[in-house]
Amino acid sequence: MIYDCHSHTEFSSDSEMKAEDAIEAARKLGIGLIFTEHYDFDYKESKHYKEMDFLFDAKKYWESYEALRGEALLLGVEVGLTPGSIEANRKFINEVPFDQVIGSIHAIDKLDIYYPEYYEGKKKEQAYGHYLETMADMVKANPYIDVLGHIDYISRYSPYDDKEIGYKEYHDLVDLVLMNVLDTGTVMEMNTRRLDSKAVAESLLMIYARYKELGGQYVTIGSDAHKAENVGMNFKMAQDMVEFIGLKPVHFRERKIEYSK
Ligand code: HSO
Ligand code: ZN
Ligand code: ZN
Ligand code: ZN
Repeated sequence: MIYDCHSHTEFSSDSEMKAEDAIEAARKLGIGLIFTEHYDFDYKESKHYKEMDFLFDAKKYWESYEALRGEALLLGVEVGLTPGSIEANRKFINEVPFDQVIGSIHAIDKLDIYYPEYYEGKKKEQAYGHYLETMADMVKANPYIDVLGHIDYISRYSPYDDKEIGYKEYHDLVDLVLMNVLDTGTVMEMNTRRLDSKAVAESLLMIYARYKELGGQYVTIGSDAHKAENVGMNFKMAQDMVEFIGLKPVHFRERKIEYSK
């Protein structure tokens, strides 16, 4: 079975999706699902902490959903990667037997890159360069994560006319991220959120083809759904891309890699 390996329910500060609605949406599509709730330990450093803390109680999460866990549903977490959260993340992911751990860059220098403040006074080259550099460092510093989430996260929210991480312009830093991913035995996620655009798909294809060229074999496919209607979004496009490149779609159960077929 193919899994949507990235989704957020009510245990994530920015989602109100009900577990039952998400599971039903996946069932209708004939795919499995992994919940990956937000745990951004360092978010208290952000000025937006009062609106959302991006923390949750692992034991409560497990108690609430354990009965739903099975072939069609696995229980994971998405930890925010920052220099100040390395030990906290390591501790948190051992609180309950999570199936899959995604590591993601959401904040840089204590600035949430969802908001304009990170980009203020920065040219695209600086903003994207520093983002990729930080990502490469954080992958190396957090070798225990299973999956690197949404490499193109910055392209969702940045204010530049061309939002893509063009492989031509950023090949050195993209290669560094990919090599650190491979060195640490981490799997790249292909996030489907932005794949409804052909231009976006073409740009991302370059990055994943390079991943394969450097020795990458596996990829998780994840929608990052915060609403039931987004579960499994653009999966056809992602599966076509993955097949075209020659990567294998996988998911994690009990922190162990499994082929999704
Ligand atoms: N974490 C969200 C983006 C966000 N940041 C919302 C702050 N609020 C993406 O999953
Ligand atoms: Zn979110
Ligand atoms: Zn994320
Ligand atoms: Zn997410």
